[in-house]
Amino acid sequence: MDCLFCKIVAGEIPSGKVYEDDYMYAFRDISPEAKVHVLVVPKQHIGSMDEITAENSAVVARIFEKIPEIARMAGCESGYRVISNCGPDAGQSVMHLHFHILGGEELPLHIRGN
Ligand code: DGP
Repeated sequence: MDCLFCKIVAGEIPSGKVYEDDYMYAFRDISPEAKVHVLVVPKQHIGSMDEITAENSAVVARIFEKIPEIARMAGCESGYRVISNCGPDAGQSVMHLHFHILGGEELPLHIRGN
């Protein structure tokens, strides 16, 4: 499958790894919108929020259990924001489910991660 984030997970494209386990991979966004801008993706290919099902949602739960630790490791000391853009109206540009973690500074109200 020709998926950018699958290639990053596989190590075929270099990235600034923040955290990895059997289920997820977290890395620095290539064009950060805040001092801390990390993407967390499931290792299995899920196209977007629209493709979360009862069969694959356990990995999404694991990601959300881990996000506070990833945010702290990445440098968020006093809060952070989590965003997932889904579909054209939200401006999703990579069709592999991902959660933006933004922080490291006081965030403007309107920031969509990309
Ligand atoms: P979205 O537009 O919500 O689908 O977010 C996609 C994000 O992916 C965007 O903030 C930029 C980031 N991105 C795109 N290509 C690369 C890449 O090759 N490496 C890294 N680290 N991030 C990327």
